[in-house]
Amino acid sequence: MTNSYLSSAPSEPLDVLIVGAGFAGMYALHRALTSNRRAIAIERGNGVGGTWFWNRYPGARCDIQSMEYSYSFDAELQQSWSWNERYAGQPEILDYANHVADRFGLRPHIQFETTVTQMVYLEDQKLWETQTTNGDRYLSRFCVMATGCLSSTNLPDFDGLSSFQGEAYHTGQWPHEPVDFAGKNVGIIGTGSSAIQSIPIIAEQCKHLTIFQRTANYSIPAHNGPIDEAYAASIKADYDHFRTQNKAMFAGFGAHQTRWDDSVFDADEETRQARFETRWQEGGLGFSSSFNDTGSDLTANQIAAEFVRNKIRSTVDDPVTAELLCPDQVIGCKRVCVDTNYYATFNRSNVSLVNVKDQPIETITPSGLITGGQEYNFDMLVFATGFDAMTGTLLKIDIRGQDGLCLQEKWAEGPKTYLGLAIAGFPNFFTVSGPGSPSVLSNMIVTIEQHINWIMDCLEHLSASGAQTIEATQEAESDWVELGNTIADGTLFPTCNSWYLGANVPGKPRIFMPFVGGFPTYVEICDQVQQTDYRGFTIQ
Ligand code: FAD
Ligand code: N01
Repeated sequence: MTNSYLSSAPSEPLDVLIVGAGFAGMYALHRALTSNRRAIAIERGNGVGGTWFWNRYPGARCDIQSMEYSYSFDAELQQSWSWNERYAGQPEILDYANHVADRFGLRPHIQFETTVTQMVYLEDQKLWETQTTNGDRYLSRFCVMATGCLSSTNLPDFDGLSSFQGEAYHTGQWPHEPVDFAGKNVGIIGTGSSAIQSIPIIAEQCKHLTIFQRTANYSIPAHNGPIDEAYAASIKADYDHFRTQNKAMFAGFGAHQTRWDDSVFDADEETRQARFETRWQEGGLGFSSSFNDTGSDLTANQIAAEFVRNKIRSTVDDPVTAELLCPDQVIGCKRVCVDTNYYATFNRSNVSLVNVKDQPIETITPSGLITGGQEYNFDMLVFATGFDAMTGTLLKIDIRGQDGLCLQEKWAEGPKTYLGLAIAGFPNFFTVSGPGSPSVLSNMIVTIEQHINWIMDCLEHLSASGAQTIEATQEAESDWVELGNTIADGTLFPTCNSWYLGANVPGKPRIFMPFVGGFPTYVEICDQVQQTDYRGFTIQ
């Protein structure tokens, strides 16, 4: 099957142009095509899957359980697909993405290996003009930016970076062919989720692994393993109910776990420790919901944090290394990691930890790097240094709305959106999981589906009412930004240097980017907006 719209000059404008073919782009494309809209997706990679196409580092896997981290839009899809592991690994999730692309016939409608470089709103025609690296030019009525929140890697501008003569990899741009660690001295920079997943596996395979840590992170064991078939079958017996229960959860997942809604201060010491231990044994992100106030009250948070620090101390043999691995920031302020054997890996004789907090990496050299005046030599360097999150990918594209308004200028002091879905001055232009939406603070497949459903329902509404454009008003956008900031300021999130705040990228404005009011509240607001004739939008 071919798609004639995938040409540089389609005979008439597209209805919808989608940028990206990760989980958001694929579902947007499916919804647009099944509504008989002329739609294409443009994807810079040569395959679907987005995050799971690019992040092929050893150990990459989801931290939300597979039965939850999957599409819910098609009953037959969720019944027929069987996950192998409790937390699926990257190859399995990528297989799933490919399966979805084939099952719903999406590939012929995706322009692969093509990067969108510029998008300009042509006011007189009420159309968007999109240009790509291929020199293609597309006209479309609507644009859906399914460009991802964690899709632009952050490679710090280390002195001497290009001088390194060994192998160098970024976890977020990992090669497709296997990387051979055998017999090699490897250095890894960073101790976020990507590092914490890959370190135990690299350590097992290489000669020596040196980890350069600037900020220690909290990590909870995944207790990963083959999926419990009986558990999977019990969910499939009424998958819709399971999905509904999860959507009612603050972050759109975790309904299968015992729920407690009491304060840490209502429990005596023995009960507290037992509760934390229960969550630790269950594994995963549910640890954050051991009590109802560890995310909001600093003292409660410190009690939870100390439990994890004690776990680190009891796991890591060398007390000096153990103390270095003990984080001191608020737990949950940076995204909590989920691991397999992370802390125990530091008991291996071929693993060393170097603290670069007080003595930053001075320079990369042809044979390694220098920190604290000491040179370390490596055959391979792994940069697990994260992403220019939430805004980085959008701002790489030259996007110009009404009156030539440039997104880079509009967001110079931080992102401003209405509902994380729309931007004042940019009609018919939608962002998926954008800043101002629950996004990375939630199960992202759930929030992706909610966004795409909202957008596609909106397009139906516009078609039915004969309207041509929809645009967020300046007032609604300002109110939304203010609400988001007010809620975030009432939490412990702004207390550390996280990528949620843009703090990992020098010069990036410090604004707490995701909406922190919870997924159910957010959905309620989005639904109300729709039910009140798109309050806060101008429709013409
Ligand atoms: P992406 O998957 O990032 O896809 C965006 C696509 O857009 C990419 O393929 C990119 O190439 C393309 N693109 C971007 N710019 C352009 C351009 N200018 N032109 C053309 N194409 C472009 N979330 C969870 O909820 N649970 C998890 O367990 C979880 N695990 C994660 C593990 C890792 C290692 C990482 C990095 C993220 C994880 N996330 C997780 C977040 C994850 O990003 C989302 O769950 C989800 O996969 C995002 O899908 P997406 O389609 O919105 O974006
Ligand atoms: O990136 P990160 P990531 N010198 O930004 C360090 C998702 N994800 O790729 O904390 C020295 O978290 C930096 O140090 P510091 C998930 O949402 C999920 O690991 O800034 N160090 C930090 O330690 C996650 O949160 C999974 O002080 C430098 C590290 O690099 C998000 O993606 C797996 C440095 C970067 O950590 C990003 O995770 C993977 C410098 N100049 C990713 N610059 C799951 O488990 C940066 N660092 C599902």
